[in-house]
Amino acid sequence: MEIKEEVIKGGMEAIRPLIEEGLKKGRTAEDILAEMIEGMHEVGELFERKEYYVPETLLSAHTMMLGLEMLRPLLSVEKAAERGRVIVGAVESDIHDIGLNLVAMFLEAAGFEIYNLGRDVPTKVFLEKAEELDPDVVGVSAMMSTTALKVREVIEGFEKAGLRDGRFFVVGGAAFSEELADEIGADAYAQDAKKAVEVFQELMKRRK
Ligand code: B12
Repeated sequence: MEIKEEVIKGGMEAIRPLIEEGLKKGRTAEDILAEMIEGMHEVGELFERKEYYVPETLLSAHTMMLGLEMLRPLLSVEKAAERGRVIVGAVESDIHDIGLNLVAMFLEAAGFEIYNLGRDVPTKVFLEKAEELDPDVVGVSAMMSTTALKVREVIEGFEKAGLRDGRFFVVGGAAFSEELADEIGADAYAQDAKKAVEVFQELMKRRK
């Protein structure tokens, strides 16, 4: 559980050697990732209890990102039948991207072709990328109550530009619920990265 502890402590220097050591000892990338996610969830609880403030949380976030980057190439890519092209991004004004990156990594490992636009993505950029890439699914992340409502603007932007038909919108992030996702006109919601893979695969089946 040392890796989890380092995520909680924000041990940016310790995380890499610990992951290397774990891998050398035969642990899988998936197993290490699960431990890191557990750590990040604990950080969330500390933040909510006001035991952690932005600086501590940010250190944990950076530590988490370093770990994610190391593990990303090691996640085994499935040869899934229902693959599709996906763009994902966090809505404008939302700079939370850990969950988004996890979702992107899980989808990539499940065989999807992923374009991760990152955080704080204006509607205009979602639209430009959709025009360029013609994705089957657009995944939008929003972690705050304020930014969750902005996802509606993204979907409306697609409608106005004539880009909504023929593709699915999946939303996620701490601010979302199934109901809210429905209300803003999304096609689906997923509460975590694992569920996201199932939801995206289901949608691709529906396309056929
Ligand atoms: C880390 C963190 C930060 C970091 C972000 C670093 C980064 N690079 O991401 C920092 C310190 C920068 C930060 C800043 C702020 N934060 Co903050 N933050 C968090 C915290 C503690 C953890 C988020 C996290 O990484 N969780 C771990 C990951 C693994 O889980 P996850 O993000 O939920 O993602 C999973 C699912 O949601 C889902 N998912 C996510 N995205 C998507 C997308 C799709 C398409 C799908 C299908 C699924 C999906 O799958 C993911 C993987 O399993 C949360 C608390 C919480 N409970 O979420 C607050 C929280 C989100 N933050 C909050 C706030 C208020 C802020 C600030 C305004 C604080 C401030 N006073 O400055 C700023 C806002 C900055 C901005 N403009 O965006 C609030 C939002 C409250 C609200 N309801 O509006 C929260 C909920 C904390 C709280 N309870 O008050 N924060």
